[in-house]
Amino acid sequence: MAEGALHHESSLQQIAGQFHPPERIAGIQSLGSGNVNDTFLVRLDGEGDPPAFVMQRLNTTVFARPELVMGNLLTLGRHVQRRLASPPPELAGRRWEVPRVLAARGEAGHWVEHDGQFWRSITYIGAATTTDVIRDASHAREIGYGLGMFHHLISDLPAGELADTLEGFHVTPAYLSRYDAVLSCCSVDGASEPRLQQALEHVERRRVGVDVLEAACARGELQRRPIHGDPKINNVMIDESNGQAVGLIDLDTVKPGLIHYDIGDCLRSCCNAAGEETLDLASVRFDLSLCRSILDGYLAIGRSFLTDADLRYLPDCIRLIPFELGLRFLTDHLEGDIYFRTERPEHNLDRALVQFALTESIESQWDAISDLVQASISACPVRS
Ligand code: GN1
Ligand code: MG
Repeated sequence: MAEGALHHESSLQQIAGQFHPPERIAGIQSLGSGNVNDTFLVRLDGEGDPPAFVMQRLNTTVFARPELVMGNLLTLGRHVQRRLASPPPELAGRRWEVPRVLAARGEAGHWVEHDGQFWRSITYIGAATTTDVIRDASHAREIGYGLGMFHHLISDLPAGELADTLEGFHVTPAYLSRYDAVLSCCSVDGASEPRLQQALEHVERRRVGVDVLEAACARGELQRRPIHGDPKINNVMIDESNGQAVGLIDLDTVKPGLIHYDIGDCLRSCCNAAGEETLDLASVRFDLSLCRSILDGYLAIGRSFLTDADLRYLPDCIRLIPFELGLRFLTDHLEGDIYFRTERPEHNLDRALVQFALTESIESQWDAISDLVQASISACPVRS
């Protein structure tokens, strides 16, 4: 099972007390369903502000240089605050929030170490929620808008100002090499494990073309720039009162990358209404109309910073990123579940099969997806 810890109430209290006066801490509960870090909501008593904050243990097996992750968060926060000082017109009449890193009490730094583990705390965005499965077309459009606005606000942040905190993140050919290396060390008996065999065959049939985005980048057609890295459905906060997107959370993977990683990741997580944890593979389907709503919301903002080459590679990322996530889950299954948190044996294999079913659904609707992307691009006027 991947690094993860059972945290005792008393140590959580002690850690929270290093970020806020202990006498104000009213309760601590688990928050969200992340696969990598451990996240808690700390509620505070009294009239003072804020009423709550988010406390997280960073998984240092995944993020080997946590101080660089914190540096990126601070750089991002400063940049976006500057941008919001004169907000873009698309934000008129809207609320937009950015989680801020909180300083530890009485210390110069922004994190504390407890029993060799790395803890930090960030602001909590109130009156907003996330869901694991998309509700309807208007929710989809808001998710697209949210990702578009996030990208817009960092589109002028030089990539060189962000550290590469997770080398090879979303570089599909690198995941394939890792998979090959892991596979060469395991003995897999396909006959007795038909589900595993099905997953292995899925990968074998898709080796060609896994470098489509990296090759375009190497040719200079696509450029690395700041991205979110993990803009899945439950990382886009939605205002409870008006249903509008108000910000993206889970900023640990903000770093230089291709914008297509983000768009592909957002679409793969939102357009599969069965969700990535389903056990009913027959219900996994890439929903074209949700895809259209998300792209419309995204491109309404994104046309201002996307190049023609960026637009050309949109269909490729829709196909590639679910395949890549399936490959990552499958590799982790073969390696003994050392990266993603699991709750049962074969959990990562189950997850891999969901992403592969989604990839097959995308492939079977390929022409329709390409037409839909084109129609969405044509429907959005270019802005300057
Ligand atoms: C991980 O921990 P969480 O759930 O925010 C992973 C993402 C995957 C996602 C799949 C750093 O994100 O890349 O898309 O699981 N994060 C990292 O649910 O690997
Ligand atoms: Mg994440």
